[in-house]
Amino acid sequence: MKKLILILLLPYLLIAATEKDSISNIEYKSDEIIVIDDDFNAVQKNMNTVLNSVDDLLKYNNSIDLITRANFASEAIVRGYDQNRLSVTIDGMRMFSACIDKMDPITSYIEVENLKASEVSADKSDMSHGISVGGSLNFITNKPTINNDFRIVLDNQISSASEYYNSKGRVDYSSGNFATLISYSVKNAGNFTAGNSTLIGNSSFSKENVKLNTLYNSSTNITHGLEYIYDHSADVGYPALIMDTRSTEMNMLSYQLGMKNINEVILSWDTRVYYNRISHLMDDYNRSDEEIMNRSVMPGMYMPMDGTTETMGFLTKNKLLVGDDILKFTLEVFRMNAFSDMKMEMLETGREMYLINLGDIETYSGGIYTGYFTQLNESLLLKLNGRIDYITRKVNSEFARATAESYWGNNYSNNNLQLNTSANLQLEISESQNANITLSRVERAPTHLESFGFYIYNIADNSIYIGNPDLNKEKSYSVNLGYDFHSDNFNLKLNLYNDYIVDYIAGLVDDGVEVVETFAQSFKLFQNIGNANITGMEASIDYNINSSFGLLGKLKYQYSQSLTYNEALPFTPPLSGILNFSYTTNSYTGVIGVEFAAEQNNISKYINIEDSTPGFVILNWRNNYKINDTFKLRFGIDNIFDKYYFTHFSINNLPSLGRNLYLGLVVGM
Ligand SMILES: [Cu+2]
Repeated sequence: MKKLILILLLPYLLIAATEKDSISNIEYKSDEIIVIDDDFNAVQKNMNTVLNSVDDLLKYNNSIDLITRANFASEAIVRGYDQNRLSVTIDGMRMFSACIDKMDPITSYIEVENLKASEVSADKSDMSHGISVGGSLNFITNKPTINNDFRIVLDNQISSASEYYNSKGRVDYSSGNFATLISYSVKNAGNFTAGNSTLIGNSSFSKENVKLNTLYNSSTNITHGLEYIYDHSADVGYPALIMDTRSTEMNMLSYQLGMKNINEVILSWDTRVYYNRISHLMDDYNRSDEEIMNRSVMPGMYMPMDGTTETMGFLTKNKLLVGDDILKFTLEVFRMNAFSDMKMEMLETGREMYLINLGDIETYSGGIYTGYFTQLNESLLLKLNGRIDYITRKVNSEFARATAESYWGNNYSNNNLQLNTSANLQLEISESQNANITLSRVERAPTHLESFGFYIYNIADNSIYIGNPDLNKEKSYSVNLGYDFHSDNFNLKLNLYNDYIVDYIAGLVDDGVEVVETFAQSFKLFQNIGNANITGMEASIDYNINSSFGLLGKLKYQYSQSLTYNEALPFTPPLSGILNFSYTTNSYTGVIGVEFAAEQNNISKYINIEDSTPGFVILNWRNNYKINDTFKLRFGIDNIFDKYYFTHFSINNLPSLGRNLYLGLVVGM
């Protein structure tokens, strides 16, 4: 039966269960890992099975907030850093969003039934899955296990606030040296109702996801894995944007060769080749003539837009035992192509124009990572990380080059070398206390959009963005201090951090563009806008009061400032947190949860145009009841008091769901 378990301070055990390590597990404690579907004996067992989605799960990571643009897959941001400033991977594999309006964040391609764990390296103490100024976010998906078993789990759920229906399931089959796992998810939602019974039009969606995995053990320590993921979403309404997703299709295929305990030195060696392709189509055909004629941007025309990305890559990671120390080594190469274009169809004259937004931008990237972990003495562990990536980009489309010539001249390619280092020192103060410090210097090359995007509209500041091939890399110098206290039934975790960012990249109004006076948008060119500083704290407690009652609390705060413009950076998290009180018996788990955020007045006015957001408190009640070994019920009410609210990360202040009753039945055979 599927279990959702939230674990803080989790050692790496379940991912590297069969590997022998000479170094104790404290090496991994600085990263917050959330694990699902595992019987690990966590302090916080009470949370199992009351989470309904990947968004739900991500919310429980104290470094993560979610940007919402619709009642559909949110974009995970880590400590206020969006996807441009994070290395987001699935099992270490790269994937790039196809929509230039950010309708398809990478998290939209993952379903909760496919997820085994999410690894966040906000302190940048792990660079094995790439690194950016905001750290990295890697999703580990479920794999089949060789256990000579056959199991089917079907899970159906309905929810009231959006007339949402979700059917999902998985089949596990294993025989001899062979195992397979098939999972699917189908989702359908109508228009949703926000708080105070406010119906939000044009907010429905549908989505399907299928994942096939096979595993073959050719010997005791060699495995071959083949994985295929298909994801399709259609007619996703974006009330906060001017367009809607008509259809998005993602195909991903990978082959993995895994070797463990090859000899005394090589503990593990994983190699992967992969390919993925996303094609995204959005349009405004569903919008009323009145809306099209009167909107502030490009009135009087439909603007269907296509976007595709195609990525193929090779990744090999190994872990070596050198004396008593551990050496990790990763080599990664990938190629990515991004294309996006749009038509402009005049409603009145039927005339058509055409524009390329991403002109088949081809990226080649190669990287080498080395991590060295050494136990200095009984209580001190040192992790040293180094990573070098070389990234080269060019615009292939002649049409796109010609269109952008007045901006870029003959400058259609750029190359960047990224040098990243971090050092992490972990101190075991006593049996129950640990402290750690991480220092890092991380840089990122501009994204393909920042370099070569052309006429990309951002509704948040009503501006049209143009890429800049000559951007400098963005650099960050960070310090992260961590402390944790753990006893049999109580965990406390604290993080304090400061990031000093040099050459922060953002769009600034381009004085060089002559704009027709009636044109309501400003044109912004991506530029290095000077330095910025971010300071923040995260605290969490996890307290099992007794065998029945538990308490989970999380609190975070951040202060950010652009030193050039003396204002906050966009999407700065306000003081916010959760407080969950749980009751559990053998067959029942109930959780009363409070989610809250303070008002946010520390906003960006120049870099982006944000408004102050009011604070909110909402109350949720979630339950899981095990009827017998075959049947399980999941039910509850989110936002019990039907509060009308939106977060600071909601585009155009799109409200969140109002009171939402849900009921799910899980059948496991
Ligand atoms: Cu889109």
